[in-house]
Amino acid sequence: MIRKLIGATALGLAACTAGGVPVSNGGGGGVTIDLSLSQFGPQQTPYGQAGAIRPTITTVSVGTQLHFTNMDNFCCHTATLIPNATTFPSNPHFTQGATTQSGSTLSGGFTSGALQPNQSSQTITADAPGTYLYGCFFHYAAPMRAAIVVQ
Ligand SMILES: [Cu+2]
Repeated sequence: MIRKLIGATALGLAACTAGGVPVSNGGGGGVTIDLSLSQFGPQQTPYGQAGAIRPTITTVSVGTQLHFTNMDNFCCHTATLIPNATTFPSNPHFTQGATTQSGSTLSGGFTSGALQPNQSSQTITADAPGTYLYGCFFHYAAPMRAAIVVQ
C-alpha cells in the first residue's frame, strides 16, 4: 500500500508542470474526470496499463466530489469500480449492471452507467482513503482504465 501511494505520488509529480498541485479537492465544483477513447492514448501506471481517461491517476483529498464526463462524440462509456483491485486485472468481471448508474461513494462502489456524448455521471464522493481502480464496461480492454487515489 505504501509503495503504491509513493509510486502514484511520484508519477503525479512527474506529470505536473509549472505550479501544478497533485492533490486537489476540486474547489466548489468538484473534480471532473474526462472519458475519451479518441483523445487519450494508453499510458503505463503503477497499477498496469491504463488509458482513455484523464487524469490517468486522479489524486484527491477525502471529501472531494468527483464526476465523469463522456468527452467523445459517440456512445457510450462507463466509469465502473473494480472492487478490491490493486492492479488492473485482465478481466474486471463487469456485469451488465455497470450500464445502469449506481453508487455515490468510492468505498461503497459505483458505476456511472452508460454515458452518452457530453453526458456527466452522478456525483461520487471520495469518502475514504485508498486506491480505487475503475474502467469502462464497453472498452476496458482498449485499455480504458484509470485510478483514483484518495489521501
Ligand atoms: Cu468506453
